[in-house]
Amino acid sequence: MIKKSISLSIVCCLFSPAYSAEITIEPNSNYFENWRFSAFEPAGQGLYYYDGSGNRGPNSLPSGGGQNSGTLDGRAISWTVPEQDAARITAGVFTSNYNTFGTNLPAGIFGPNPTPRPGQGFLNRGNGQFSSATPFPLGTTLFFQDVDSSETAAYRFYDCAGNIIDAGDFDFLKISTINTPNHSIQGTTPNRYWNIVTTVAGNDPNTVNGISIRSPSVCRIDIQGTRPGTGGSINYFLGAPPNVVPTAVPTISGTTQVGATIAGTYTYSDNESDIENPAETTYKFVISSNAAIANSAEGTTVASGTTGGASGSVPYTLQSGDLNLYIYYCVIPAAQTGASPGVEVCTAASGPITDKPIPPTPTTPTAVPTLGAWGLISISSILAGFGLMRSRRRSA
Ligand SMILES: [Ca+2]
Ligand SMILES: [Ca+2]
Repeated sequence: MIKKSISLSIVCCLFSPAYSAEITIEPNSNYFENWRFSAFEPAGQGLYYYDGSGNRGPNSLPSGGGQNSGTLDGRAISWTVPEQDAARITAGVFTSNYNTFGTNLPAGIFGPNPTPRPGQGFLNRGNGQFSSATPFPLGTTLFFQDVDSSETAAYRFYDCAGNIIDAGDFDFLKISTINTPNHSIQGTTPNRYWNIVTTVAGNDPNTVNGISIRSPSVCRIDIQGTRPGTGGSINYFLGAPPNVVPTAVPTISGTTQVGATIAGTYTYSDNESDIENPAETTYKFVISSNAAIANSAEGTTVASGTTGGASGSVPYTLQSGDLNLYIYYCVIPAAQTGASPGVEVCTAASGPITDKPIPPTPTTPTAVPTLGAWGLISISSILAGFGLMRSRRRSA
C-alpha cells in the first residue's frame, strides 16, 4: 500500500530535494477508516469572507478578511484569511453541508463508513491558514481539493512559537484517480515547504489529494495561493488518523533483597500528545518464579494501585515471601484525551530476590582489665618520671 514513487522522485529531485514518500491510496485499503476530519458547523457561519467581487461576507476579522472556528479530533482549530485585496480574493468556509471528501476516489477507502463531508476553507489566491493552540496529531493531513486550471499553491508548516518546520520529510497522499497536481519540495533545509501546480487545463471535478504531517510540533499551516484571474478556489480541510492509546516503558530500581525498598518508575508517551491521566494510570508489582512474563496475570500481584503519574515513583518493600523469586513492575498508562487506556507492559525480570544480609555474629565480650586507684597513681608517677627525664635531657 505504501510505496515510493520512483519516477516522481527522480523528476522532483532534478529540481528540489525529495520528500519522504508518496503514498498511493489503494482501492479497498480502508485507509481513511475512522479518521477524524475538520468540522466548521456552528449555525449561521458565513460562506464567504471575500466573494471575488470586492464584497465581504460575515465572520470578518476586525481589520478585514475572515475567520471561522471549528474542531479537529476534539481540538479547537481556526481557518483564517487575513485582510487582503478584497476585489481580487475569493475566500471563505464551507461546512459539512456543502462538500464531500472528493470525487474520483478509489473504492473502499472509508471502511464501512459513508464518504465524509468535512468542513472546508477555500481560497483562490493570497494567504490563508489553519491553526491550533496545541500541535496537530502526528499524521494530520492537509487535504487540497479542486485544483483547476492555472491554480498553484505553497504550503508552509509552523510550530506553536511561529518557527517554520522543515516539511521535506512529510508524505504526499495520492488519493484521486485522476488529475494529481504536480507536487514538490521547495526551499532548503531546514525551511523546506511544499508547492503544488495544477495539471488540468480546464475544470477539475473536485478531486482531492493530501500532505501528511510527519512532525509532532505543527500548530499552523500557511497557504499561499496564486491564480491570475479572479474567482474559483482550492478547497482545504484537515484530517487526523485514528487516535492511538498511550504507551509506557517501566523500570525497577533498587536492591532486590528481602527488606529493601525498590522503586517502580516509567516513561509515558502518546502519538497524539494526549496528556497522561495520573489518577487512572495503574501499576502492579508482580512476583514469579519465571525469569520472563508477558503480563501481570502470569505472576502473583503483591502490590497494586494508581501511579499518580510518570513524574513520581512507586515504592515496594520486598517481603520474606518474595525470596528467591523474580519481581516485575507492570503499568497500564491512561490518557486524559483520545484513546485510553493503553496496553499493560511489564519490566524485564529483576532478581531473583536474595535473603536479608546476615548480621555479624555477636562475639562474647572480653572483660577489659581495670586499674584500681593505687594502680592509677603508680602509672601517673611513672609517666611523670619519664617526662622529667626528657625535659632534663633537652635542657642539658
Ligand atoms: Ca473545479
Ligand atoms: Ca493518543
